[in-house]
Amino acid sequence: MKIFLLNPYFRKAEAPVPSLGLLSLATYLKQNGFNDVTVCEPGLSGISEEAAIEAAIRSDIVGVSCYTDTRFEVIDFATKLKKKNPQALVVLGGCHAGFMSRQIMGKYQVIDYVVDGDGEIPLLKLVKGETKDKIEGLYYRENGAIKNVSPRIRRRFPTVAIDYTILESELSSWKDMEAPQHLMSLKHLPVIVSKGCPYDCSFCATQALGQWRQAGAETIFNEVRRLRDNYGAQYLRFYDPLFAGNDRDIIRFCDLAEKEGLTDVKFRIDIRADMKFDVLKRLKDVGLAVVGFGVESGSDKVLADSNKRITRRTTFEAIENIRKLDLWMIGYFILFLPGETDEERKATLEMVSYFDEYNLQYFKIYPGTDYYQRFIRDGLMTDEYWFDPAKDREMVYCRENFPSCPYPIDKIIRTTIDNSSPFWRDYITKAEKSTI
Ligand code: B12
Ligand code: SF4
Repeated sequence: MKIFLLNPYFRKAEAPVPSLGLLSLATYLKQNGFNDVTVCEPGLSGISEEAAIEAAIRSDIVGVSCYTDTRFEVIDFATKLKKKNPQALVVLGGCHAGFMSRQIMGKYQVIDYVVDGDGEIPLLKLVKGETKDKIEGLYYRENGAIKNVSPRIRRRFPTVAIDYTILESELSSWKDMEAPQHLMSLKHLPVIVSKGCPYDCSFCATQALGQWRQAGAETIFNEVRRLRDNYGAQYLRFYDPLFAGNDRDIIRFCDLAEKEGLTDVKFRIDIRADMKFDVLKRLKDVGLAVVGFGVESGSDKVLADSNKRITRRTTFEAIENIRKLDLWMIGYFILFLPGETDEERKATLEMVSYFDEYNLQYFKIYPGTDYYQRFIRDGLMTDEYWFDPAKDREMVYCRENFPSCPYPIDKIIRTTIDNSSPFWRDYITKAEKSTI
């Protein structure tokens, strides 16, 4: 059984990251005896769409990750693949496919299956040839009708200890591009030890990905040790949206790491601004070097409207705490959130200078978010939006897309670019050229 898994990101990315989701699926299939699994990462390897189709063509199952930004690339790839090999079975997963599963199955005959939620078990069952009506989370067709089974327990699967040899050459020189220069010579690896998030910020789809599941202290400890000992990792970029969501577990992890002398791996985590100083300090004791957190806005009104549950004051306290610990500090910002005034945007931009590195984004709407629900309620959008090729990646909240938004796209892009560091200015300019 030949299985091909693709992250269809064919644009050259400035700071590409491997899909931990696909690596997790591939590892799980291998653990269960299916060894002929390829993970294709065009963003990392530079492989073209044509070459990826050629590589996929003789596979029994072709699995493709489908996120909102890449939804049309996914369909384009599947259409071209099916033209060359109508027998290829195409299965989609990933959060956009999950949010829009029934509609995707209804609109695109080139898609044979959609998996809603964690893909490990459904994909394994599919590969094993189990009866479709027993595969939870799977959408399939039967006599022209779209069917699926009990989606409710689909998002409870824990994280998998990834086999990084699956992408050995792509990962050999992989770096977290936002890390400080003095950590760049270390061997970097990306890792994740949780799924979901217990918070529910209005612009974020993570909240809709199901119950928050985080590995316990021992599992995190074992994972850090495994990555150091088996792969020579010296710097880990944890991609968990919220690494330290459970103080007790995190302190236990730090105690364990200290007791066992596992303090030589540097790492980066994302936190919330309200994280306790003592917990952060303990993490620093065992290797924490880089901290990122979502400031989002410099306006308490915008923060409250986004349900961030953080205030400007909390953010400044976090900045002070992180500075005290001499950690490299990265801020994530969102400009042009609905209702934001020019003054409020100015307040946001003023905060950027407190950070060593920052990521300045403009607001985009994604399915699975509270803002999307609000836009639907207000009659501004429907699910059809995601299937209109004319709106490919144009989920930017701008006047051209939403007449009630006061800002034209040009102003949004210019403001974001003009206020970005050279790295991000370059990154955004390139991204915009290919997306807008
Ligand atoms: C790590 C991460 C990133 C990383 C890496 C992304 C990557 N290439 O994988 C970086 C920092 C690069 C990133 C970038 C972006 N991200 Co991001 N990211 C995440 C995050 C925090 C974790 C994803 C993860 O690795 N989870 C762990 C793995 C094991 O689980 P998983 O990815 O969900 O995969 C499982 C299932 O989805 C399913 N599955 C996935 N693919 C497939 C394929 C098949 C065939 C099957 C059967 C199943 C399946 O099975 C997997 C295993 O259980 C999520 C939030 C979240 N908690 O999920 C946001 C999230 C996915 N990102 C999001 C967004 C918006 C972005 C950006 C667009 C941000 C931006 N404005 O630039 C970019 C897009 C870049 C790109 N094209 O990938 C949104 C997606 C919204 C949407 N509807 O598409 C999320 C949900 C967060 C949010 N803000 O709302 N992201
Ligand atoms: S923005 Fe961060 S804290 Fe808020 S729901 Fe998303 S992942 Fe959780």
